Amino acid sequence: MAGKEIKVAGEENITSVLHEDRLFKPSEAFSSQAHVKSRQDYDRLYRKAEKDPEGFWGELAKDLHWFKPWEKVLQWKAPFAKWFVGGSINVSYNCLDRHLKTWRKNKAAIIWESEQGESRTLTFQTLHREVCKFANVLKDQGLKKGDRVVIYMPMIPELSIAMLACARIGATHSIIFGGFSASAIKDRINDAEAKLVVTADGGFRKGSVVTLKDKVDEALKETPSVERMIVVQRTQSPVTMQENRDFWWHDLMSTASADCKATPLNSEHPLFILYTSGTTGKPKGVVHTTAGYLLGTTVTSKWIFDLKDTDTYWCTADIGWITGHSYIIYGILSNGVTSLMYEGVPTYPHPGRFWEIVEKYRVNIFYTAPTAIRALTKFGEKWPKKYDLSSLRLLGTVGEPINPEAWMWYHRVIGKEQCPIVDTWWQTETGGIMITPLPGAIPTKPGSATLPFPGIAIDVVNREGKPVPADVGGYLVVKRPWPSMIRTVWRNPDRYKLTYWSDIPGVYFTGDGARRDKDGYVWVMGRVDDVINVSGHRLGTMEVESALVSHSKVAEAAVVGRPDEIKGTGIAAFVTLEGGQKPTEAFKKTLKAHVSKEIGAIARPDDIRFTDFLPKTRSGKIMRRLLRDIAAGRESVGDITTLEDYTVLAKLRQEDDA
Ligand code: 7RM
Repeated sequence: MAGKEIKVAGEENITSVLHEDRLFKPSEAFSSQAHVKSRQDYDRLYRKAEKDPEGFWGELAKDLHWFKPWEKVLQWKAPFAKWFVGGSINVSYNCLDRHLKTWRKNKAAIIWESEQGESRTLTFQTLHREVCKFANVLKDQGLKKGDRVVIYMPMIPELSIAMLACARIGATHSIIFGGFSASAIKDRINDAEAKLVVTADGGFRKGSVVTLKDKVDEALKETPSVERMIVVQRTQSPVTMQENRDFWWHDLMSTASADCKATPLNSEHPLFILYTSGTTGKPKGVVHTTAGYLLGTTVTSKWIFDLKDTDTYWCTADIGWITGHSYIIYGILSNGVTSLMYEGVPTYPHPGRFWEIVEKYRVNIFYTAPTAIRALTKFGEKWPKKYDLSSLRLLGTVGEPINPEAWMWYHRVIGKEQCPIVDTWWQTETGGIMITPLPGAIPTKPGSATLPFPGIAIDVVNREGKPVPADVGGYLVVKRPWPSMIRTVWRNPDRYKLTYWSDIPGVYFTGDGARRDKDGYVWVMGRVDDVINVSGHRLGTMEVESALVSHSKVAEAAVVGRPDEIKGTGIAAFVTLEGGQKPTEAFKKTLKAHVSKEIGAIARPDDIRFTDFLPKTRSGKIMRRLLRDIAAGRESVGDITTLEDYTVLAKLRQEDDA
């Protein structure tokens, strides 16, 4: 953490939110029907969990289906946790089979809406059948418990079927978001040493076809571990099938048996690996295991989204991110609740698409990202006003801090001032939501994720781990293990220890800065490390820098975030060129395309500036803080006494004026 300046990074946030003192209480009507009905109920739960965390989680875990109960709730050899030691359980069984024994068997588990407006409904029973069949397909392909399966798919039901089928037989899935490039796929497959890839010919995005299998083909040139690829036909795009390696989903499924018992798995069996950006160029394989993750996502889903059997719940995230894993599939289905899955984006074919879907399915609970809200705000109130949104009873946000203006718009225009908003703070690594209002119990303040979930011990501390006073910024940490926590970085326990449990003594460090106000409400200020959050997706600045310098004409690159009205943060790159390469506009385009190819379009820099020198300290560290100020067009910069060559700053500014 050396050299990271929390104060500078957070100051504007602190001052801007300090003016926010509006308080929104849930209505009596909402509270009286909620799972957690009052502040007193919350306090009681919170205190109970503080007194006896293991007792608290152990009691809740009894609501899951176990093949064999656990012997010990927690085994903690810091920083390595094992939850529900000795237990035997299956996530797919909990999400599917146990509902088949109830009236829910013919209830919609997944309602899928395509970009073009087609619809498919899978009941718990039909989803179960498809999952069993695909689990048998995987077995027939030689997949065994513990083998890794990479899934690179569009948002179609087969994606959910594939992940639940992996969970059913104990194959560990690693889903790669469909926007990533061949090179990103290759790195992830190789790190996970996956044996099999599930993909599709392509997917639809804003009316055009995005090809997917060709990217996997490209990646597979350098992935010795992969033996098989299974391809869903979605777009009818032309593909080349390699004999004995590539198989069509529909061919294999047509002969697969629908009879497949869920494999009893050890509580700590790895359910999935999800790669996430860190401060180095190499993404980390975040490992989540079976029982604790299931418990965490199940309980948070139920209390935070106040799930009821009559609800239609919609989370707009892509399943390729943790939000989709936890709150489209696992946490929602395990509660037996109907989860809507949408293939497309918010603004296609028109900016009323989300609200059209809310009306079509009478959605009750709607969970999205601040970046989507900001984008939709731009198109004006006329779009939501065209549709009947009266079915909505609860709204949520995730992924980044929500600015109070966007919060108010969401509250007024979408929620009609009737729906509580849950601003949920969490991370890929936490598995489930950590800081959030419980909607019937906690009055909200626009821009604050409010209070920790019961059983979650958070604090805001200084570098030495000492709590800071109210309204002072510090580092957001978690003081105790929790069931859905990251267990390790895949095959790299040292990196796990170093990244999360080393900077601040004795606690899990989130990488975020935060402050608590006098009511104990948490205001998350954003990352304090070299990670930027673009549209709610984490990107390591190093990753983008590595992609830039991998171009033969680039000598050096520094990447920083800068404010962006819609995306929250845009990507600004400062690039020095190899001799002979001219700093032209055309070359900027080339470099942007190069980064898209190396990582994916989400990492494409918004601005590129060519410069002869980067501002460095005497020890050679790039002073990103200065670059952040310049990228944001800020006049004053902070302390520059460590800057090696002052003239660099003036030169960078001149670039700006040019
Ligand atoms: C779920 C997810 C995690 C990072 C996290 C924060 C930021 C997420 C909020 C938020 C303020 C929120 N996983 N973040 N939620 N900041 N308020 N409600 O996003 O691993 O992709 O990102 O996102 O910086 O550390 S993630």
